[in-house]
Amino acid sequence: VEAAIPEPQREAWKKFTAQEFSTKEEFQAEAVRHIETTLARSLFNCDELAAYSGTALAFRDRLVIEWNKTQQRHTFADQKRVYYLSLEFLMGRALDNAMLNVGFKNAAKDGLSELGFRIEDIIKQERDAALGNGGLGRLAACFLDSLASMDFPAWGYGLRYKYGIFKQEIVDGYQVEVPDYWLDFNPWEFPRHDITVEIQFYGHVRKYQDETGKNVAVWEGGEIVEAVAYDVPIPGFKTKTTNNLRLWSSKAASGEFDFQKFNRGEYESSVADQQRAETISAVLYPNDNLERGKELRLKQQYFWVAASLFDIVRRFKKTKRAWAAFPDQVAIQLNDTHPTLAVVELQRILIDQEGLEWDEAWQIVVKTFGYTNHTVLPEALEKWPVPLFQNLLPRHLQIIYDINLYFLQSVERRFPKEREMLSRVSIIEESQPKMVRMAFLAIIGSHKVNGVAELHSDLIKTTIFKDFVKIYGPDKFTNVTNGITPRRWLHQANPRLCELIASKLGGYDFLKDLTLLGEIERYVDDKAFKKEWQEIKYANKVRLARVIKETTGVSVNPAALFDIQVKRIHEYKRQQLNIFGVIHRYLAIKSMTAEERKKLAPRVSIFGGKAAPGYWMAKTVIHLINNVGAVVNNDKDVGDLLKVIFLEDYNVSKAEIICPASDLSEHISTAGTEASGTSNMKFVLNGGLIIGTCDGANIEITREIGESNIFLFGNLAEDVEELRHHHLYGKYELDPDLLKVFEAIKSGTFGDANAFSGLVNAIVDHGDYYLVSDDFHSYIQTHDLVDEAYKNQDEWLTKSIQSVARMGFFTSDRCIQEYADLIWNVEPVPPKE
Ligand code: GP0
Repeated sequence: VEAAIPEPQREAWKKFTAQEFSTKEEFQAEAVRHIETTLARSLFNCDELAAYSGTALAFRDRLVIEWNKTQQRHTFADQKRVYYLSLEFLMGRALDNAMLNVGFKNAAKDGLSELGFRIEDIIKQERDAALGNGGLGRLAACFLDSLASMDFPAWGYGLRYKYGIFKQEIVDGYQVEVPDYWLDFNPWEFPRHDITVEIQFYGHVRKYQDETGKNVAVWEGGEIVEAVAYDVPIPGFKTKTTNNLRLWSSKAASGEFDFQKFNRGEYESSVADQQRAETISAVLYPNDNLERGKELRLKQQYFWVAASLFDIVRRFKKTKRAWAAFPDQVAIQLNDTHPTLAVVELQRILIDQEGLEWDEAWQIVVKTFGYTNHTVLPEALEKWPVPLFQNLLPRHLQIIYDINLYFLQSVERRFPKEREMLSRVSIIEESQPKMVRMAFLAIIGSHKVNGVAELHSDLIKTTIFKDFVKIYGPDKFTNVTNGITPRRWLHQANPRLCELIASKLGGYDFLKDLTLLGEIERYVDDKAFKKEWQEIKYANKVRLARVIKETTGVSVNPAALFDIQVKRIHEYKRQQLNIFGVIHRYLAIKSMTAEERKKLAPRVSIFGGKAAPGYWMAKTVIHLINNVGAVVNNDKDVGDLLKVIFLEDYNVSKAEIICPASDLSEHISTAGTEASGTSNMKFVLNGGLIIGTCDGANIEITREIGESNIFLFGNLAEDVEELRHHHLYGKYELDPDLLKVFEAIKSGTFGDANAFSGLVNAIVDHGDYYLVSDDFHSYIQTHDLVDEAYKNQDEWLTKSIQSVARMGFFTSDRCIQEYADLIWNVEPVPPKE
């Protein structure tokens, strides 16, 4: 590796090399210096935002110093690296995480306090980096934390959206979307104006034979957009390793800004061109588990994939190795099908630009990629119209056709008798218009395909990808059950519980080896321990109750059972089942005698989550929840027995307050539809119990914590198909209790009944696809069991402690180890101390 500074001058450089703060006073000096010079503020006008900014800049400096060293170390080590390609990284706030991972939060707290600030208030000044929709984006963020904490040489690649997921406001019970312009002040990113890549779109392909008779394809014309790198340092926990998340931002290519237009006085139209280029990275598509096939989305995908691959290939070429060594140096993981074009782009680079033969190139490609599937929902599987492809990426479409041709030929050779299989597995769907099936392309272009929980990984093998299991054999398909980082979801979100656990385990090592949590099971009968456990849960509920009061104006009793469902609003996740259950409870309370009411355990039903802006049914669910709340919360007969809350703008930083405050959380998707779920893990890790269906990771959570510690209900995945068929073609009756709920809605108890008729009719008239009625009875009964169980606080606490103790499996560190061993074949590069 060549250094920019010549040998004789390096000593001078080293003398002045940046130093990290290592004491409280040095931290204070750095923070104040940043406030006074970087921000040009002073003692007289330093508000909390400025104090946050100064603190963040001080910590940023520290991260950058380690980040530089890490990158150098990884370059010298010259080992295989992992590249995690994800269109979403739902990072949340960075400061608290940086302070804890660096191990300096306590000193920072004292330091800030001496300067007149409370650290909690400072942390709250930061805006969430909300570059994701939900589970998939947050998983990517947890994986980055684990990769750094475990010293893996790994990079994340994504898009630097100017607008993250919209902010949700609730106005008169309805969701209103407000743009999330989050870049006003973002100290955590480094623009790399020197790291740019030119990305081509449109144009045409010219084919000819060169002097040796070789076929050559040249992609010409079209337009060029420039990708600019923005780097975000990712600190590991209790290690100096600081990895990189590289986000690409689009702008008009320097040569493209039309100076002729400009000189002709067409200033406006030349600025318009500029803005068109910037649109590519302007906004995150707000759909979760749904693909809409918009051209701009495909442009985003290619823009990001092409820039990332150029960067990866450039880095590889510096090592001067032969191309065959590429897969020994590079592992690329495709987070869902969004980056699947990377398969085609690498093949294009190798054959069109580097002159490799097709077969040699293709072997390299397949060895390089792994593909993670996150859903079996048909509406979420990406397909792109061939004409759109033809226009935007003509050369890529040709390569896709060739990949498909060779693939189908090999299938035909091996299964000559199964002609129908060819059309089933073809990358091209023979529809009007023809479509490119991205999942099939991802499977064919990868050496491993994984699902995200056991049931889900089995389902993809027996349903959507069945033919491919037959073609490739079962070993190409594997499972890596999702996990979460205990640093953010325990250490940061629940400091008191974490401290209690650490006091028993003799330190915080369990945050890096979560199976050590098992040790706390020895304290399930320890009275003092249990009491403290209970007090911590109560304090966390008080903290949430305060947020509820501030944001909704409703007072809730922290002694009531907090029953929480927070996640994207989606029919398959069945928030409608939950709110119908709440209405059922309300009707029951109304018909009770005063004596009966006294025996009932008070409840607070809390909902949170965004609806995709175009998802009418999901928006109706939000409306209903709010209207039910308006009635129930003001009903004198009910009082504290039931409160219904919709918390607006659910996001990562709200989740950090919500997850530690549940007694019960709901993970009640129709069996077979939720690939994994990850908030289920967050709630249990924080001592909350679960009511859930036999779906996704709920099943493995049950296996780990024990059946007596979870409230399972409802039909099984294996029975869903038949039930649905029966709904459409058989005679069946809806659940009588559910019908009473519908009667109440129809009679206008919760406002204009017409507003909710679609929601009701989906069940009554349109086949109840999500099996709300089939599961209603067992859902209600199970909630009754919850009420009973909650009355015995001692047993409830036992369940809570046992569950936490047995959650070790669900750390994202375990996931990363599995990916590293099974899929990537990479080793950590630990810092030498
Ligand atoms: C799956 F297909 N998921 C998709 C998608 O478009 N968005 C998304 O967030 C989620 C699954 O629904 C999940 O079950 C899973 O745990 C997560 O991906 C990560 O694998 C929600 O928690």
